[in-house]
Amino acid sequence: MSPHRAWIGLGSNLDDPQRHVEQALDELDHLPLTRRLGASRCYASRPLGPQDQPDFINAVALIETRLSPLALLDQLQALEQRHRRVRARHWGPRTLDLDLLLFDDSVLDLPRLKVPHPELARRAFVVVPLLELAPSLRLPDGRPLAGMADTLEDAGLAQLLPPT
Ligand code: A4P
Ligand code: MG
Repeated sequence: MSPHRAWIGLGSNLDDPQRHVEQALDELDHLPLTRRLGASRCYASRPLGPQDQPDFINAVALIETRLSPLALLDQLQALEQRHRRVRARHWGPRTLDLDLLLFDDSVLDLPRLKVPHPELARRAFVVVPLLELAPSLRLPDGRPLAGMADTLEDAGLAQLLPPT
């Protein structure tokens, strides 16, 4: 069976969030039965939701995996946990967040997992890096992602250097 293609959204607003995200991009490449096919640049954005917290760094990765959606979610959550543990002494407003944005053309509505990620199309910090990697990307319902970014509040989105 051919591997699945999944899109992962990464976010951090720890005091060195870019390094945090870049490290997680590396770690995605080392998950079992998985390799990373690509990564967007890192983007700085103002926090969505409570404003009394530092700006975020966000990025998106494309991976190829033979894991099931729930097994992949388990791996992503374990990776988040490892980051939390490492940073436990320097607890920040938000550690590493990994969202499973898209998994092939699957539509899942499980208690633990909604795919596509319900907020995907409403967030510039997700849509813009997705389009950077895949300008012709479509959602499972066929809607093209291109054009959605124009209608979104860009939340001060600024493009940073690509991860090395
Ligand atoms: N879950 C369901 N579907 C998914 C999915 N597709 N991917 C469940 C990942 N998880 C999914 O997530 C809560 C539960 O969602 C999980 O147990 C999982 O089973 P969490 O990451 O533990 O909690 P959270 O991140 O605090 O909540 P939530 O609702 O996921 O927040 P978001 O949507 O991740 O938003 N502003 C900027 N600029 N950039 C950001 O990255 N991120 C957030 C958090 C808020 N504001 C932001 C940013
Ligand atoms: Mg999350």
